[in-house]
This record gives sequence, C-alpha cells and structure tokens, in this order.
Amino acid sequence: MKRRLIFAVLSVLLALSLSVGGVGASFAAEPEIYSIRVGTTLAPSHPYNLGLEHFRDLVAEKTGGRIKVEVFHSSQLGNERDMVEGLQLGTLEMTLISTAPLSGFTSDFLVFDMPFIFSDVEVARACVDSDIGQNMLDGLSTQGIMGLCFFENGFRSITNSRKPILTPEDLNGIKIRTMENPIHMDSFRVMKADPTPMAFGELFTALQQKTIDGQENPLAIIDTSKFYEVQKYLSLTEHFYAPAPVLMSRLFYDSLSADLQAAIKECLLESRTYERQLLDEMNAHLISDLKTKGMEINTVDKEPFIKAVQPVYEQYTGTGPGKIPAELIRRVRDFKK
Ligand code: EAX
Repeated sequence: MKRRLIFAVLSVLLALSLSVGGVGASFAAEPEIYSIRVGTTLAPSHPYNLGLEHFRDLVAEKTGGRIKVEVFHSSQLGNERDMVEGLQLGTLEMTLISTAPLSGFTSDFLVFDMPFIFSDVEVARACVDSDIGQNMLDGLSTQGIMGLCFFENGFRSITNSRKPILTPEDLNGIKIRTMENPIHMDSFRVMKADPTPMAFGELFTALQQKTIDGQENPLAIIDTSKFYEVQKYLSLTEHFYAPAPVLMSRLFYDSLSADLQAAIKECLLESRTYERQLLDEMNAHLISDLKTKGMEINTVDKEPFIKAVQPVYEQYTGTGPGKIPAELIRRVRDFKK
C-alpha cells in the first residue's frame, strides 16, 4: 500500500514539472524589456527631439531591443517642472529640459543661469561637460534624479512685437516671458523690463494674444516653435547660455542592470554630439531663414547689457540656498577649453 502511495505522489510531481517546464524546455527566462518615455517641451523638429530619436535608435540596437524609448515632444507629458517631479515620483522615466527650471529643486545649476557668463559655445560645452557640470548632475541624486549628461539649448536672444531692442533702455516696460528662474527674472528687472515666468507650452498663445510683448530663446526654438509668426523683432543679445540636462528617474535607473546603465550612458554621449551638431548646422542659416520669414533682426553692442546686469552678480554671489559661491562663478567665468 505504502509503495503504491509513494509511486502515485512521484508520478503527480513528475507530471507537474513536465507540464510547467515542458520536456527539454529551456528554463532561461525571457530578457525583460524596459520602456523609457522621455518628454520635452519643444517641437518635433527641434534638435532636442531629433537627438533623443537618435538615442532611441542607438540604444535599441546596442541592447538588442531590451530598451525601448518613446519620445514625447511639445509638452505632451507636461511642462519642465512637472516632468522633473514625475522623475522624482517614478511616474516618468526621462526628460530633457533647460537648467533654469531646476532652480525650483536645487541651487546647484544657478551659475549656468547667470547673464553673459559664457560668450563662446565651445567653451560653454567644455565647461558643462567638465567636472563642474558633472558634479551638478551627480548632486541631483539626493532629489531622486539621475543626471546623465548635457545636451544643448543654446544662447538665448530676445524677440518682441513692439520694437528693436538695441540698448538695455529699450527693454523699459517690455512685458517679457522668462523661464521660471529667479536669476532670469532679476536680470530683466534690473534692465527695467517686466518679466513674467511662464511654462513654455503656454508661450505661443500668450505671444499671439499679446498678453506679453516678448520672450527670449535660442534661434532654433524661435524657428521650430514658429515664434516668427507672432514676433516681429529679433535682437541678438545672447544674454544667457542654456545647457540642457538629460535627466532620468533614479527609481527607474536603479532598476536597470549595470550593462543596460552603461549602454544608456554610452548612447547618450554619442547623441549629445549629434544634437549639438544639428544645432550648429541650423544656426549657420537661421538668421537668413528668420529674415525670410519676416523677422526684423538686429545685432547689439553687448557691453551696455553686460554692465546693466552686474547688480545680478552682486545679488546672487554668496553661500546658502539661492546663492552661488564666488569661487564657482570665477571658475565658470574663467573656464578655458
Ligand atoms: O528647454 O522654456 C523655455 O524657454 C526653454 O527654452 C524650453 O522649455 C526648452
């Protein structure tokens, strides 16, 4: 009796193991597929999104399809502050933004928001790619964010619907949209403009309805977001250089194996070069393109503008929240390639 019971139990166990595993079945688990949604505020044709699509294709190839990236342009996933909060909550995997809105989360990036702190794009790129920029990206870890590298937004110039801006005095009374950043707002306040912080997704309508007179952004944004349709004047002040940090949710990043993390970093560095090259190619012809599209474009003598914003350096140099250590300002200002 006992022998028959043991035989019956063993038969059931054998049948169960074969039905689960299958005869000669491989027990290797299927590799997990990781989906990354990455959001930006800019038009699909802007290098932000073209650079991310390049990253999408590179990382799919490099990981044999284990990482699947989907790019969401035009604020589909929210404004830049919303998307950073999404990374912290783990409701969004990745975003590409300007440093300016990060002022709501940390003071570490403020030095890059200082007016006229860079005058040469290659020096700016070398500086943000150096230990100076990497330390800032690493510091985001305490905020639940993996700072990966810097793409580029670029040197920002002023557009408006009222008049050419040739001197700081011309800004007197101009209602200008800025990013949500205290340094950007104070830089325009000291020139007697009237700054209004606003999410990028609301900007075109505000310009179209003339609830504001002007805004400031690099040429590639002025073109791809069609601001030339609602802004007559472009004044090439190049008053801020906007780096564009690529940020990932730490919750998501930490869920990846080391080889997938390395693949993401490698493909992003290649895509960074690609994105910057696209901007360089666009900038070579955008002034003539924007003239053809009806904008009245003027250069400016930058010296009076640099002099006019000096009080902002006095206001923000210091230690503690919302301040920038004098040594860091010196390092960035004097950075050599
Ligand atoms: O980061 O808000 C802005 O003007 C930025 O240039 C834009 O969101 C890209």
